[in-house]
Amino acid sequence: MRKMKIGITCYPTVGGSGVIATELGKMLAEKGHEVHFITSSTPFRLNKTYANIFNHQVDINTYSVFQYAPYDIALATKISEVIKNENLDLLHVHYAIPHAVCAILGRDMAGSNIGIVTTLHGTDITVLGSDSSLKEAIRYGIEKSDIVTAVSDSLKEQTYDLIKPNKKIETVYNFVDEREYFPQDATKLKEQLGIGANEKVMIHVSNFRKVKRVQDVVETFSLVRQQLDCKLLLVGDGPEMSRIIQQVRDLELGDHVLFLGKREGLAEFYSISDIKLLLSEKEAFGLVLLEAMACGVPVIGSNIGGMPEIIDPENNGYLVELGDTQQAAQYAIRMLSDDEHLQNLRQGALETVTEHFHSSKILEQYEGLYEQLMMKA
Ligand code: GMT
Repeated sequence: MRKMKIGITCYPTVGGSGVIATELGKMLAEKGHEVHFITSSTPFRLNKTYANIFNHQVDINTYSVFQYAPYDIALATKISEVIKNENLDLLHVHYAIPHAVCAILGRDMAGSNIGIVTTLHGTDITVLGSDSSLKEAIRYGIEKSDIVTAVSDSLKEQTYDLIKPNKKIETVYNFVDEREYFPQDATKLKEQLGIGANEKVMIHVSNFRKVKRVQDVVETFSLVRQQLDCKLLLVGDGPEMSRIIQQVRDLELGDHVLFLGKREGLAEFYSISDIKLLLSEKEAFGLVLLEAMACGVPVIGSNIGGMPEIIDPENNGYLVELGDTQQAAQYAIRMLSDDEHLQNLRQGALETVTEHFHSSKILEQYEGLYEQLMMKA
């Protein structure tokens, strides 16, 4: 495999797409490629120094005549500069809007013909795709990219349904860094959190946006607690948080739900958990499911989006219809009260990650696509 100079643009803040883009950049650098992040700030997961990873920060002009600062133009200009100054071989952008469109403009400004790979992550299609003010720009970004990937077959199909692009889309799934996400001995953490050694633990991790339906997670937990003693860890923060705090109060669950806020080092929290719940109404893939499974935690997810492509019922967890908290609670009670069954599901979760979503396999897929682009150039 030849070594390439790869430009990556993503949202650098907390969020699945930024995590995937950054972890991919790190793995590419470890394989000897030169990686150039072109972003509004240093990607938050870029927590280690690499000699062959460079950051190019987009500066936005806040000239007072502008009612809105022209971020997209500034990004396109930066992309153009980096293409020329660093002699990039290709660009990989995450999110059609605005990144694919900015990449196309930046390439044009640079007078270059380098290849552009665009990865669709979810809400750029499932939410923005139904906004008539953006739909044409999304289609343009997809059609003018050289290669387009989606993080699940479901997202690919939704893109064809909603945007109707005349473009082949390839599925490349999410992955986790197995060196970070693996089952760990976290008995001390469990003790520090005041959870009994034999007490069962359920966990939910998200950005507490409406689409995550965290209220269904709390509702499910409340039903489970009517049958057995357990705790719920809520990790993350976001717009729905105050509503969830109120729900927990109303259900008098305050002593059993631990609000942990935004956290790093999630592997330890997963390692003290027995079930992961993700009951979202939209989820192109569900990276957090994979993170939990890599730590040996079986999952209960809603039967929507990409989740059925990850969850294999009775093998690594269960699927429930959207909003069916009764069914989710029944599955959770069965899992938590039958140790042998839980152990089998834990094993199934670990095997799923290794067999279908291993980082080396996903990295190879992306490198294969880059190689295709280089051959065309
Ligand atoms: O889930 C979120 O709210 C964050 C969002 C993002 O844009 O970072 O995540 C999306 O991309 C992830 C990485 O590909 C996927 O695992 C998530 O399923 C997807 N979120 C949605 O589709 C809601």
